[in-house]
Amino acid sequence: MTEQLDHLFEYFGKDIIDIAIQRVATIPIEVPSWGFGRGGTRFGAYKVGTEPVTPGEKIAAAGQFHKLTGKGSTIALHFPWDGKNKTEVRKLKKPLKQAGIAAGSINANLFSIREKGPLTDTIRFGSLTHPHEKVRDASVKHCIDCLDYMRLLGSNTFVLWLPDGTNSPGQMSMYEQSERLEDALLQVSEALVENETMLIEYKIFEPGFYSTAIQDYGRSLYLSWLAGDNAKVLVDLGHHPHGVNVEQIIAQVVRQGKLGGFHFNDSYYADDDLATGSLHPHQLFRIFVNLIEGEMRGYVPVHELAFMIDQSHNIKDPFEELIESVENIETAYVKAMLVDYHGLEGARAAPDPTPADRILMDAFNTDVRPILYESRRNHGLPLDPLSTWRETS
Ligand SMILES: [Mn+2]
Repeated sequence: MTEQLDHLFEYFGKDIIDIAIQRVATIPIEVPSWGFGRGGTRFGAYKVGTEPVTPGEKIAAAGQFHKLTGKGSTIALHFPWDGKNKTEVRKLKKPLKQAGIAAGSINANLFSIREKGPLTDTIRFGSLTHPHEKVRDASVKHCIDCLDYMRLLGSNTFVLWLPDGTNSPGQMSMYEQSERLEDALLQVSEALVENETMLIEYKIFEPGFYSTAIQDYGRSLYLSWLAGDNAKVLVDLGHHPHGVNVEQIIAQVVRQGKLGGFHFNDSYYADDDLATGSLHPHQLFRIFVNLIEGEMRGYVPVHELAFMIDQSHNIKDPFEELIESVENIETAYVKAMLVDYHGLEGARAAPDPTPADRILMDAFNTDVRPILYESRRNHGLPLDPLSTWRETS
């Protein structure tokens, strides 16, 4: 392995490799509490009995995950799944401390039926865009409650993904859908204080199969301008129609100072359910290339973005699939750090696309595992976290 690392030093330059070793260890990648449980489809969830169920069990699993991979120093929480009120939220502090991790992004759930209050099964008609004012008000209140939970747990990131949409053209005026959303969103954004961020996530479809209230990055970007400096765009890789150039979206949102975070996953036909980098590792690489280029141009530093793995684990063991996903993200990030950006700039200026593409492929085709191993060794982590997990669990 030392020999392979020496070869990389020689080929790319020791300074470049050293930076890659250091930065891959320190890029923050958040994991979600719900990611440790087994997901499902409309046909059902195939629980095998080994999945953590309670919030405390999920936090404990995240702590083990952090010890094995070095990632997941913060865990994303989802309310009311992880707590229904302040008393329950306060109870999360102890397991977080025991697990040696902190609360990360706080996610408002506006799609689960509540036992009490106006958010009954009527929320199938919407939350912040619901035709009834009392349901819209209750939805705004839930978001503001989530801001309280965020402060209680020492986090400063609130994520809003809106399930609102329609399933038929007569169901709701698209004008009213837009107006209601903007009114409600402003009420939430006004409750934010300095250094708190609201990330606005968009998604092309589902659960609404005809229209979605925040359907694409243009809508999310507009809303984040409307909501002010605390609001930013959250890009979820799987929330685009097929063929959309996600890295181009990233460059455009980064230029406007509005990229706040990223949800990782992969997809083949639709949505966001498969393991990150399992199908389209080159896309993941191109995304990191664009993020790094943005940082080099003086826009947002890569490590200041909120990165999270947001995928559903139906078949494989969730814990193991999260480890695979982290490794795929680390691999793509390291490869993107090996790109000869100076040479790329020259080839683009010429313009001569052939060497420009060769520069990208040269980095992408490099076996970067020696860099990952060295980085893990430096931080006292198992070199192969998945094998270690199988041997010890
Ligand atoms: Mn997401």
